[in-house]
Amino acid sequence: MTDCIFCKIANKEVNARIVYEDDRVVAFHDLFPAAPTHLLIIPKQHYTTLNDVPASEALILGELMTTASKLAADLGVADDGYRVVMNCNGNGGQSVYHIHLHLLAGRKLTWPPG
Ligand code: DGP
Repeated sequence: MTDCIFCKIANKEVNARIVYEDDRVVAFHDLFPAAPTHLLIIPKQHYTTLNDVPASEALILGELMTTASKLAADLGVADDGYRVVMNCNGNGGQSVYHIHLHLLAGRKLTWPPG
């Protein structure tokens, strides 16, 4: 999608601190970190919200999750613990409309989230 900031990051048209990439997924540091470790893991394919991922393409959602657990292990935060979150639409707190999994770690995270 031409006007999507995360598509631009995936296409290298906009800079980001990319920590992982394969043919379907990119992970990079969040510009406004909410924890000592705060990565965003996105599909290269544009999906506006979680509601827009058809069941036939659900594999990509698993790939986002397994990328998160791999990165958590690589960063050494897997045993202490971490959180993965995908916000959906306005009440869910989504502000960038290209699906992304937040990986948060490095501090004690509270529950429930605000
Ligand atoms: P959400 O509110 O769930 O849609 O999360 C969007 C996140 O994206 C938010 O934590 C800030 C981050 N973000 C927004 N614009 C940029 C950007 O241009 N670069 C990077 N690295 N992160 C961004």
